[in-house]
Amino acid sequence: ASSYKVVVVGGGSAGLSVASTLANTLGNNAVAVVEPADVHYYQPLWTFVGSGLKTFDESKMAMSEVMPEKAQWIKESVASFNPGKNTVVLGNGESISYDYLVVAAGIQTNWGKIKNLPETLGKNGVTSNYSAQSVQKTDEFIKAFKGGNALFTMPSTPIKCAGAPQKIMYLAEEQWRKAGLRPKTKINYFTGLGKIFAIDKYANQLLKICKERDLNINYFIDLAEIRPDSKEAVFNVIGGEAKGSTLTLPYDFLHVTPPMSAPDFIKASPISNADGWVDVDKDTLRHNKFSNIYSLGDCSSLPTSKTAAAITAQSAVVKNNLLGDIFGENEKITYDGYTSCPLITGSDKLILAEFSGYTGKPQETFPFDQSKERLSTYLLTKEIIPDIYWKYMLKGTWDGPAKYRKMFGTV
Ligand code: FAD
Ligand code: UQ1
Repeated sequence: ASSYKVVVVGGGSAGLSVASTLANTLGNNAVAVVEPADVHYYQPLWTFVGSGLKTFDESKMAMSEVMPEKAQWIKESVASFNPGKNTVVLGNGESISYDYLVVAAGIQTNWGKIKNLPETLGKNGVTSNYSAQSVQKTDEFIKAFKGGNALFTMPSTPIKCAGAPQKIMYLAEEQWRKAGLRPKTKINYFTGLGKIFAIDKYANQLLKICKERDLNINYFIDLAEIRPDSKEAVFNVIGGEAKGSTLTLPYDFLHVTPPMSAPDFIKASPISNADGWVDVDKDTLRHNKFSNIYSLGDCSSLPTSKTAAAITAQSAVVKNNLLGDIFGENEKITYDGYTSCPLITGSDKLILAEFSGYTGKPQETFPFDQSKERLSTYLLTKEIIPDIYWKYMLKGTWDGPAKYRKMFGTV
């Protein structure tokens, strides 16, 4: 069996940002990245793609282009873990062994948990920005909409980028308003949770915007089924006075955010916690049972909001602490729960939520109130951050905006 100093599972945002630095430091073929996909996506762009503000092509790169040069790309999936033996088993049955393992396989989207969703997605007004295929339909369906009932859903499970289910609503509403369709359009947002956003500072602004723009927010309601023939969506009421009942509503446009979970192959392994996530210490990102395993990003148990922005800070911690294990010299550093959600509210404005998921306190980079809608943060998110992602984050040289917070004195 092949053996590597470090095996990284997943070549997404988290895997590559860690593998780049490790491969540069440890030299040729000391690091292997196990990744089955041909294409790497910058998923944060999908909100822009879904509303026609960016092209789909701008969100993707061939995996071969973004794979760190000095790393060995193993184009397979990981099927199972043997942490006691320091091996992982690949989809093709082969085992590879490691001294250190970094698990960064992302979150699993469970389309099949909504009855009829797999067969209706991308057809007749049913879409989702959460897959590479259907995100290309969202803009088409927004532009084809002639008025009627528009529904947007957010599940009660943890998801990646908790703001994305509502961002697309703001962008769609703006287009329909500009097209003169607003008087004959009803817009409803259904969330399985009890709040529009976890952090009150931003939630309060969002609620104001929803009120001004006549966007109805419905809490504790989970999408359960789509009836494509009658164009109806069926919801389970999971909280409040009507708890236990169902609600059936007609739709002309339906944007679905599917339920998500830890990936099945992790859930079934010895490295997961009771909820299926890779069980790591929230400060050091080291596995709670197996000291030569780290995890970060969407598949980890880190109790913060799952975003690429959070990974900028997490990757710095994993790299520092893992290289410290290998070379035994650098001081261990800890993760503070930093995460960010750029809440796009129109084609020229955005609320840049930045906060710690550990304390619930805002951690804003700039010396102004980021809960206000701004053109500057919109342009930053649309034009500058994607460039930072491709040129620096994936190359392992972007640790997030912490140093700018220090510079601006906004810590
Ligand atoms: P991913 O980037 O999803 O990568 C996981 C990788 O693991 C994939 O390449 C996959 O092929 C691979 N993999 C899966 N299973 C296996 C296996 N068995 N073996 C080996 N490899 C495997 N974040 C922000 O910061 N800001 C935003 O504005 C934002 N908006 C978003 C909008 C949308 C619509 C979506 C979908 C996401 C958004 N995100 C945003 C979230 C962000 O994209 C994710 O949090 C981030 O990509 C997570 O990185 P990751 O490496 O953990 O997972
Ligand atoms: C960020 O660093 C980052 O990674 C490149 C993102 O990923 C999509 C983000 O969304 C955000 C907001 C940041 C934070 C960066 C700045 C400059 C505030």
